Amino acid sequence: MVTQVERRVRTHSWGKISEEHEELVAQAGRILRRNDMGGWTRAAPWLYPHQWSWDSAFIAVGLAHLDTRRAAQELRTLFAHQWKTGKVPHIVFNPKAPPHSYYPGADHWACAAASPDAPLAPPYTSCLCQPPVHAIAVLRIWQAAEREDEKARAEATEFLREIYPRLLAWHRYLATFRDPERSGLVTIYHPWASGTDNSPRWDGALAAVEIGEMSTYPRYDLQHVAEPSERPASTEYDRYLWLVKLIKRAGCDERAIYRSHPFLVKDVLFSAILVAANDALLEIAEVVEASDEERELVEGWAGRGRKGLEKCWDEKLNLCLDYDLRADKPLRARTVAGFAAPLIAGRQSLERLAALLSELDSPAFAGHPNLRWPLPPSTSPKERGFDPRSYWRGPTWPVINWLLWYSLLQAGEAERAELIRRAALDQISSNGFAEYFEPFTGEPLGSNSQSWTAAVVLDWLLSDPLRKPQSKRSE
Ligand code: 9WN
Repeated sequence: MVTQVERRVRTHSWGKISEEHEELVAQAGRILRRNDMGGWTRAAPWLYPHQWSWDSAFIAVGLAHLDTRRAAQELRTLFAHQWKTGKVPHIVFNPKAPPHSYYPGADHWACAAASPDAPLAPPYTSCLCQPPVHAIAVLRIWQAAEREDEKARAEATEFLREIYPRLLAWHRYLATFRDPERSGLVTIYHPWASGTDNSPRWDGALAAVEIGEMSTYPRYDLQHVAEPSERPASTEYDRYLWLVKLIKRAGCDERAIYRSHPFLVKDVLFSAILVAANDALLEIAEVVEASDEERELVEGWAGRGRKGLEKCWDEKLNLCLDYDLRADKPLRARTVAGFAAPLIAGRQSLERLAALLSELDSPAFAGHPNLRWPLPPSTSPKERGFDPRSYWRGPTWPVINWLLWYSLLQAGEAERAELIRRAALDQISSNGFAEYFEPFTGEPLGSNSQSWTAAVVLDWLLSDPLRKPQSKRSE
C-alpha cells in the first residue's frame, strides 16, 4: 500500500501537497495497511480488533484514494453480514481476535445468531447497528474511480449495482423497524448504536434504567488505554451490559425490544447521517438507473428525516435535541450532535445556517478561548457532564470533524470547512493518529493507530478540492 500511497501522491492532479502532508499520507497508508485483515480493516490494532460498521464506512472513504477496489471490498465484507431485516450489524466479530481482547465479544453475542433474521455464523455479529455512513462512502468510491481509468470506472459502476439494493434495504430497515412512528427520526436501543457511547446526550435516559441482577464482567478495554478515565465509567458500563442483557432476552427481536426496552431514544445525529446518506443513495440510484419508484421512496425518507429533525430544534439552546421516547421528553444536553445534526442533514435556511455556524464558533464549542485547536469538543465545556479526557464527554474526534467539514462543503461554506480541515490535520500531524484528543492540551487519548483517523486524513489530503459540491439550501 505504501507504493499505492506514493503513486497517489505523485499523480495528485490538482497540485503538490507539502512534504509534511506527504509524510502524513504515508503514515495514514501504513496504519491502514497494518490494520488490514484481508478484505476488512480492524478499527484499531488492540482496543478494537473487530470490524465496526461506521468505522468501515469511514475507512472505505480513505481507502478510496489508495485503491478503489479494496475500498469497495471493505463494504462488501461488511454487507455480507447484513441481517435479513436489512440491518447492518454494529460489529462483525473477528474469529481470530486474541482472547480477552474485547468485551462483550463474539461469545456474548453468539445468541444473535439464533435470530431467524441473523446471517450465517460464524463470524458472529452483534445485533445493534451504527450510523449509516455507508452510502456516503460508496459515493466517495465512485467519485474516486471517476478520476481513474476506464477499467476502474467500470468496476466501480459494477460495485454500485451490486451494493445499491443492500443500501436500499439498510435504509428501509431504518425507516421502518427503527421508525414505526414515521417521524423521520431513528430510534436507538443502546448508546453504542449512536457511536457516541458515553455522551451526556444519554445521561438522562440512562439514569432511568434500573439495573437488575447481573454477573461480573471484565473490562478488557482498560488494558489498552493509558488511564481508565479515558474510557466510560463502570456505572455506564453496568448499564450498557444490562441493556445488552435485555436485548438478548428479547431474542434480538425488533418489535419485542420496542415494546419492553427501557432505553428507547430518537437519535438526531444518527437521523441526520441517514438524511445525508439518503441524498448519497439518490445519486447512486441515478448511476445504477434505479426505478422512479425507488428514487421517490428514498427522496421521501430524506424529506421526512429533515422534517423530523426540524421538530427537534430548541430555540433557547440553539441546538437540535435527541428525544427520550420512554420519558416522552427531549434530552437536554449541549453536545456537538446538537448543531452537527442539522448541518449534516443539510438544506438549512440561511437563518438556521447562521444560527448553526454561530453555535459552532461560540465559546460553547470551537470558539472556546482555551482550546488547543479551534475544533468543537464532543461535549460543550459549558455542559455539566463535560470531562475533557473522557471519551465522548469532551475530547475532539477526527471523524466528527470530518462530518462537519463534509457538511460545510455541501452547504457551500468552503472557507469555514477549510478551517476545520487545517486545524484537524495540524492536530493529527502534531500528536498522532489517535482515536480522540484532549481539547485544551491536544493530548492524544484512547487508542492509537485508529483506522478511521488515518482514513479521514487521506480524504482531507487527497480528495479533489476542485469538486465543489453545490450549495443545497432550502428556500
Ligand atoms: C462500542 C470502534 C468503536 C466506534 C464507536 C466508539 C467505540 C465501542 C467501544 O469504538 O465504541 O461500539 O467499545 O467503546 O464509541 O463510535 O465505532 O472504533
